[in-house]
Amino acid sequence: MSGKNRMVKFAALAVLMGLPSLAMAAGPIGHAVPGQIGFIPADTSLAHDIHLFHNDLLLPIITVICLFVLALLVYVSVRFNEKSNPVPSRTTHNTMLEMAWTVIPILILVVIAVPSFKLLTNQLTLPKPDVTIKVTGHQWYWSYAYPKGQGDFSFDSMLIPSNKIDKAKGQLRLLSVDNPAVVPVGKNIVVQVTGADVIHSFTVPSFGVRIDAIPGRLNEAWFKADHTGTFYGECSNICGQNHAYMPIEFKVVSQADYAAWLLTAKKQFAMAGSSPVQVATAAH
Ligand SMILES: [Cu+2]
Repeated sequence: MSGKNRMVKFAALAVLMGLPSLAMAAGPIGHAVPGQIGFIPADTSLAHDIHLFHNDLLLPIITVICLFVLALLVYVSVRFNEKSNPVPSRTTHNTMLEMAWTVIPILILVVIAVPSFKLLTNQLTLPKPDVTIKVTGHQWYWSYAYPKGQGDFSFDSMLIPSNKIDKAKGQLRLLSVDNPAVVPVGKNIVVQVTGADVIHSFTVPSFGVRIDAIPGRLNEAWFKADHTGTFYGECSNICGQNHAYMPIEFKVVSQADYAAWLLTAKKQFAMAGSSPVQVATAAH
């Protein structure tokens, strides 16, 4: 095959492989499923990095440590029990050994700390937002406010009671809400999170977002969803009697669908909402 032909073939392949990402196909499942092992699939770079950190770094380290300690225990029990070792050694110190069991754990912690801090920095360094949403935790529901420029409206998002769940519509028990939050795909979404009464925690596993909703404080987090789809989360801070009944539902849609939703939502929630939405201006 000539060099030119190869180039053409390669380009065609690249285009073909690029198509699914251009089409922004429906994303991974945004909730836990029965029998699942491991995390809810990631749909943002943050969640992806969290999974990588846990699965490829922490899990191997703790596995090796557990096996090592188990092996030591078995060895000690077999080799130094009363029968096989009737006269115990009187040794009390071993400088090399003591150095090793101090220095090696320190090195392990450093190896964990470096990527961990990098991850934290990524989570807490807000990109320039395309959409800013204010999220407020209440006992026991969430409310979402879209500021000026994004429609200037707010609404409450309540759990759909289990006996009203419509499986045909894809609704999920204890996860689906009457008014899901809607955001555009592939855009930087900044959420400003606060609590109205007690401390809640805004958590959406697929996005790698978990941040406390504290009364009198405005915490910020961000995410950029890779795919369209529906992604669920839950309050992750025990906040009272109905803590388990204040789920979070995000619909990630195309930019065009988002613009259309803003128009309908603005009309729908105009009557319900009262004062104009105030969000803090991000310090960029
Ligand atoms: Cu809560």
